[in-house]
Amino acid sequence: MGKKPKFTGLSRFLPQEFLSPNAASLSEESQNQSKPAKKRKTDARGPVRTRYDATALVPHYTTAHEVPENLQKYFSQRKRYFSLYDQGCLLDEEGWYSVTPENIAVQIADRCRCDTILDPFCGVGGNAIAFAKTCEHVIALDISPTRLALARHNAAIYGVADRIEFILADYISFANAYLSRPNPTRRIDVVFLSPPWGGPGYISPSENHVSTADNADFQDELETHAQYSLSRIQPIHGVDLFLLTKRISDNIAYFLPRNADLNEISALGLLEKDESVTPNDESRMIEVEEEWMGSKLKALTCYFGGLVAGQEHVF
Ligand code: MGP
Repeated sequence: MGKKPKFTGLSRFLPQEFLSPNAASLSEESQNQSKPAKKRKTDARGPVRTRYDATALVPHYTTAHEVPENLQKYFSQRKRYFSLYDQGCLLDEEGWYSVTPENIAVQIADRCRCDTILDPFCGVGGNAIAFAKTCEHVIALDISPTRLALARHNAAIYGVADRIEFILADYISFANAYLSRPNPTRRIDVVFLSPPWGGPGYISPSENHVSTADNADFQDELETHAQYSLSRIQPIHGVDLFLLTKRISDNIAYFLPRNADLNEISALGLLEKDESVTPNDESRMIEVEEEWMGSKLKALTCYFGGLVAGQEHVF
C-alpha cells in the first residue's frame, strides 16, 4: 500500500486528443487492434505474467486464509467473477464487491452489441472484457489508476487488452468535454452505466430512511421495503447521471441494485435530454432485466432506447 501504481500506455484524459482525427492519445491497445490476441499458456508454477502485468498493485489471493474478513464472501465467488481467476486475475477492494459476475457480463454484452461502447465506470474490467467480444470498440474509463491498471491486466489474461481503450478519467468531465465538441470523430453507440452504488451497504436503507416497523419486524422491513433510491448513486444523483449520458446516446444499459426503486426507473423513460424535443412514444419503452445467479437475484440491468427488445429501430 502507499505505492504509486506504475502503468504505461493508458490514455490520460485528454479529450481533444481522444476526439481528434489523429487521435494521438489513443492507447497502445487501440493502436495494436489489428494484432491477433496471443494465445496464453498456463504455467504450472502459477499465474502467467502478461505484458500489462499489475501484480505489484494488489495481492492475488489463492487461499481463504489470506483474505481479509470483509472480502471473504466475495473471494468464495471468485470464479463467478472471473472464470480465469486462477490465471492471475486481480481485484482491489472496490473491485471485489462491485465487479459484475462473468455470466451476467456476457449476457449484458450480448444485448449491447454495437460498434462503439463506452463503459465509464469500468472498475476491474469484468464488463469491458465481455464487451470486447461483442463490440468493435470498447472505451473503458475509470477514475482510479490502480483499478484501470487491474482492468487492463485482467483483460490481458482474457486476451482482449488490445481491443479496449483504457482511459484514466472522471466520467463527468469526460462527458462534458465530449459533448462540447461540435463534431466528435467517434460516435458512441451505447453507454453502459455501472456506477458506484455507495458501497456494499447499498442493500440497507439510507441514513434518512425512517422505519415504520417495530424492531422485531425491522429485518423483514429491510428485505421488503429498503428500496434503493437513485439519489444514492455516485458520483452524482443517478437521475442526473442518466440525463448526462442520454446526451451522448439514447442507448443506455443501466446496471442497478436489485432493490432499486422501479418507480424511479420507469420515470427515467419519460425524461428528455432536451425539453424542445417532441417525445417519441415509440422510444419510451424500458426493459428491466433481472440478473439471477442460481436462486439469487444479483442486480437489475435497465435497457433504454434501441437496446430495448422490439425497439432496435431507434438505435
Ligand atoms: P452484493 O449483494 O453486494 O453481493 O452484490 P452478493 O455476493 O450477491 O451478496 P449477498 O450477501 O447478498 O449474497 C451483488 C452484485 O451487485 C455484485 O456481484 C456486483 O455485480 C453488483 N454490485 C455490488 N455493488 C456494491 C456494486 C456497486 O457499487 N456498483 C456496481 N456497479 N455494481 C455493484
